[in-house]
Amino acid sequence: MDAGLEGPSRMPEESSPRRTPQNVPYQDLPHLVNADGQYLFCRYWKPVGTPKALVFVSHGAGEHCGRYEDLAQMLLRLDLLVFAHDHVGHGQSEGERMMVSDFQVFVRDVLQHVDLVQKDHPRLPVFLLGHSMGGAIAILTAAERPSHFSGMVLISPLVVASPESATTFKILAAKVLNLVMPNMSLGPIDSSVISRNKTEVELYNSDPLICRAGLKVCFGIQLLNAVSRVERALPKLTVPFLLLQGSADRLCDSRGAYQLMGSARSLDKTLKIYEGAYHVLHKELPEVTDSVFQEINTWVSQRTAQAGAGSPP
Ligand code: XP7
Repeated sequence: MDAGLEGPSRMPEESSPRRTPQNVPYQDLPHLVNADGQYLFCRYWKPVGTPKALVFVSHGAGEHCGRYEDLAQMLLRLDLLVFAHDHVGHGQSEGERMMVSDFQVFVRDVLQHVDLVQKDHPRLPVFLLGHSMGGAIAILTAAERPSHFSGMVLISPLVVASPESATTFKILAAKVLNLVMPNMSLGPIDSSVISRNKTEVELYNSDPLICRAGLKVCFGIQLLNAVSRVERALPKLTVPFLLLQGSADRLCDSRGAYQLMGSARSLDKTLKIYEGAYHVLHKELPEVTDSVFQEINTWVSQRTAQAGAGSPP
């Protein structure tokens, strides 16, 4: 993946290789270089034989793709090739923490990675799996390439700005603030609203790759930008999707899920609401998370069945 040219003389990169924010040289890690020249940390879960399909995993704001290990392992057992990267400004990728010049950078980088992996696996169906902000990225990625993706799994995607974090007044205030103090913090995410599972909240609080600093005004603006782009993209969306949502989610309101179900043109769309569940459904109470894994497993299996083995009921 490293396209660096071998020069005849010593290149400065040799003595000072690019390093992750955690100071690990990228040459020791799977990575790609995006269109802005930023290094992104990548993960690959490859089945032994020929994969049945490809799945790109798109993580949420402040987190990183290492948190999808269990979901990736489950999909790997279905003979799918799972791949992911840490979005710019996240985890082991470059970029100022939780900053992006434009939300489209996230979408563009996903398309670059998808194109890269598809070069080695032409003709295989490609799926997207996205959570929260990563869900908004997945929706915009699918909307940019109508009929390219075979399906999309969305876990509490960002579709509408939560009424708590974005009242009309707060949105207006953010737009004004963005002009005068774009780096001001809007305050950190209250980790207790992530999940009802105390162990998962503790893991979130102690993960060194998670950025728990307050969300900056300029990043909030990009999230609002994403929300309005998603809203416009929905009526054109045709990709089959499975949508999982907690009814007590205070970070991404369940109204977003209903809006997605109502506005998307997709004929194959499924919504499952988890009564009382919080935001991170794949790291919720065991009864929720077990069901989330089962639903994803069944949904993806039915849509990656070998052609000729009979169509699903
Ligand atoms: C806004 C603003 C908006 C994990 C994630 C983290 C939740 C949400 C979190 C804030 C200000 C406009 C750990 C917060 C954006 C989406 C979590 C804030 C993912 N999952 N969120 O495992 O991605 O939204 F001005 Cl829209």
